[in-house]
Amino acid sequence: MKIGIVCYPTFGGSGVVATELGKALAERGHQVHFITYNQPVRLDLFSENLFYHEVSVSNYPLFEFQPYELALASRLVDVVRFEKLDILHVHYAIPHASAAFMAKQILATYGISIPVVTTLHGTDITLVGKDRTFKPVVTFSINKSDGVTSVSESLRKDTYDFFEIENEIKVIPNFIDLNRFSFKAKDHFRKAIAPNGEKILVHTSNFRKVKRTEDVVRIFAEVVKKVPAKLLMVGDGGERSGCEQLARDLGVADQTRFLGKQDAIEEILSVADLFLMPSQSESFGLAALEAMACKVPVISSNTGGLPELNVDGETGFLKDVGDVEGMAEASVYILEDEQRLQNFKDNALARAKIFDLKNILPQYEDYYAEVVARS
Ligand code: GMT
Repeated sequence: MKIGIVCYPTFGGSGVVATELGKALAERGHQVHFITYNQPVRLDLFSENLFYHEVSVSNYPLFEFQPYELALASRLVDVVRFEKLDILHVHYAIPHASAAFMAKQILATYGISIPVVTTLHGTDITLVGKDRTFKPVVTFSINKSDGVTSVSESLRKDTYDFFEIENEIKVIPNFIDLNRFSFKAKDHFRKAIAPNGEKILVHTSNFRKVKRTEDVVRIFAEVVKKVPAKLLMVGDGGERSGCEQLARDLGVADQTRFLGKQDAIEEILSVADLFLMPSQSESFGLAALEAMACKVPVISSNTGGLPELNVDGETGFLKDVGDVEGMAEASVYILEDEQRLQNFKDNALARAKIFDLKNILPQYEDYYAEVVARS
């Protein structure tokens, strides 16, 4: 098939899923066209089946806000017509689903029919989409999509609860490439970070409020009272400086390293003993899946789709949002006993294997075929 993929090209989860999906589809022989404003960060591979079409918006002085959605719709019309695409798959509803709808209407005037699949990722529904500003457009564009998928049962339910949706939503969970995300012995790295055999806790995110990154520092400050440990904070975003200050205030700055954005996340995860994800809302929790694939158990909140990934008492523990004490106790419980820690690590990997790319990719291919057949 010739597939157009629209996504945010950044480090966010939806962009990562879209890019990894496109790369895997290209390896399966499909022709994949990315249409977005920058080269997606993980589109680092050269393949004869992969194409990138830039969307650029002219900076006309009249525009206080650049009309990206219109530029995207126009670019979609252009790419679908000239590359003769079979299907458009847009990731994150805002504004991609409505831009695709507009492109579809314009293409119809050329006698071209293109089915559109929208994948809902999380904050497009749970935060941004609920904002009254966007609600009518999000509702309309989901209902007008020819196919709709969500990354968890929880997000599917939220979408039906928050919006008046007439379309069937198919759940296709996030996936992991186990060739890339797997445990790699990095003893020298581990020794450099934890020279006295301390346990290593890791958090990776874009440091937005929804991630509750200050809870990570608070949990860690409790854990080090019982277990010698180090904390690695990976990523960057608005909450980072507050976390750095909090680490100083709580007296754990010396045991905490802020690493900023990192490409080789799997190498950092390979030295980790525990992953912390205390998010306020999390539709799936791709970062936790990446950790589990590297044999790292997860202490997370029990919000959104996290219970569909992290099995309480088996691959880690789930606690209420904001239950810093409970998350710290659960962390100590796992870390204080070597055999127990090893069991949790083994269980984390076994669970991650269920979400192997090899199992999830055919679900997207079958869904594309179904949508094309009925459109
Ligand atoms: O929160 C992020 O890191 C970015 C956000 C996005 O849409 O770009 O991630 C969401 O999509 C990911 C991929 O489907 C999910 O694994 C994340 O759970 C989800 N984030 C939230 O729901 C907060």
